[in-house]
Amino acid sequence: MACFLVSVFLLVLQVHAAPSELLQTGLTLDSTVLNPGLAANFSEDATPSPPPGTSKRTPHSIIIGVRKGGTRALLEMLDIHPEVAVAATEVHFFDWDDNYAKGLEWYRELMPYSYPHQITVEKTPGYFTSALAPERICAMNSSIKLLLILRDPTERVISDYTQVYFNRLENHKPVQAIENLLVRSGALNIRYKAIQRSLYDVHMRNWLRHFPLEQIHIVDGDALIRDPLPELQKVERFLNLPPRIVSSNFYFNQTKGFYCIRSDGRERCLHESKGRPHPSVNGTVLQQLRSFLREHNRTFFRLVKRTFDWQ
Ligand SMILES: *[C@@H]1O[C@H](CO)[C@@H](O)[C@H](O)[C@H]1NC(C)=O
Ligand SMILES: *[C@@H]1O[C@H](CO)[C@@H](O)[C@H](O)[C@H]1NC(C)=O
Ligand SMILES: *[C@@H]1O[C@H](CO)[C@@H](O)[C@H](O)[C@H]1NC(C)=O
Ligand SMILES: *[C@@H]1O[C@H](CO)[C@@H](O)[C@H](O)[C@H]1NC(C)=O
Ligand SMILES: CC(=O)N[C@H]1CO[C@H](CO)[C@@H](O)[C@@H]1O
Repeated sequence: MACFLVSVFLLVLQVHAAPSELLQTGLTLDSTVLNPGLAANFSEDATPSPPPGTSKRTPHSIIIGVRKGGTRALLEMLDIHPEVAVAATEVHFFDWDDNYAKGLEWYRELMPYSYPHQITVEKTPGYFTSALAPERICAMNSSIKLLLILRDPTERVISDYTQVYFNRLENHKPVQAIENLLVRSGALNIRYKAIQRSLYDVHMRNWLRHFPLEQIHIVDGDALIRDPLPELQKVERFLNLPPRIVSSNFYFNQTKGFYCIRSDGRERCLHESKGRPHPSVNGTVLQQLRSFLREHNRTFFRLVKRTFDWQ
């Protein structure tokens, strides 16, 4: 009911929401587009012998973003918990505008098999900046618990650029210096998607139209990388999970400069691409970016009633 009323309200708002179109485009680019082949493979792998007593359910919790905020690290670290089943694939069930019911069905299909005592967690970093996601997710389960992991918005812009830069290099596409994207005719190019995605206040407002603040837990991504355990303990409490993640689940890898995971006798570090060196950015341009984001981060702190230690 609440979802529906808000949706109507949102429709009206969207007529005026200039950045939403821009963000939608960003979302499509970020999407892991699910194709029938993949779905077929998934069922093939899955059907032979699902563990007895397990089932597939829509997620109890979703890591909604932000892209380059540390969503992968968070998901992998939550996977340590015996009462958490994580989805390996990110899904955009709302990509099927013409067949929403079908989308939901596929969404459930892609969730992991879980035991009744487990909760299922999925991550799709594109949700946070999507204009449609809050409404759709609310319609699916209005009491779902949302996890949002954020980093310093300026650092996030550079990290976003870096990822696209390396992707383009790998695909033999032309690349540009970050300054050329950040600046257009002498001024900060605020239409640049990487900047748009760092406007946390704009996106958060959209989520708060559909979900109360208490239902969205924000993980400090910078803190998670520095010292994972305290942030994960907060997540355990938010998800009403018994505390099972302990300090021996982490060890610091000097070469990589960040923590790796040790659980069930296995050790795993995040994928190589996750620790790519950032380019050095022209100081004047960096200052312009910082002062632009400062206003937005102030608004964001008011919205979420807490502050973050962003420079
Ligand atoms: C499905 O699996 C087959 C064989 O395991 C593989 O060759 C094919 O690339 C897979 N398709 C997709 C879309 O992953
Ligand atoms: C909705 O999410 C809540 C919180 O995780 C969960 O307890 C509930 O079972 C979910 N409902 C459905 C229908 O999946
Ligand atoms: C630490 O990271 C390096 C560099 O990626 C890797 O080669 C090595 O296996 C890692 N060591 C451990 C103990 O995880
Ligand atoms: C940084 O960019 C500004 C223009 O935005 C330019 O005037 C300045 O020379 C650049 N500095 C360096 C070190 O390249
Ligand atoms: C990255 C950034 O702009 N951080 C700023 C956020 O806002 C506070 C004040 O509310 C500033 O102190 C930070 O520099």
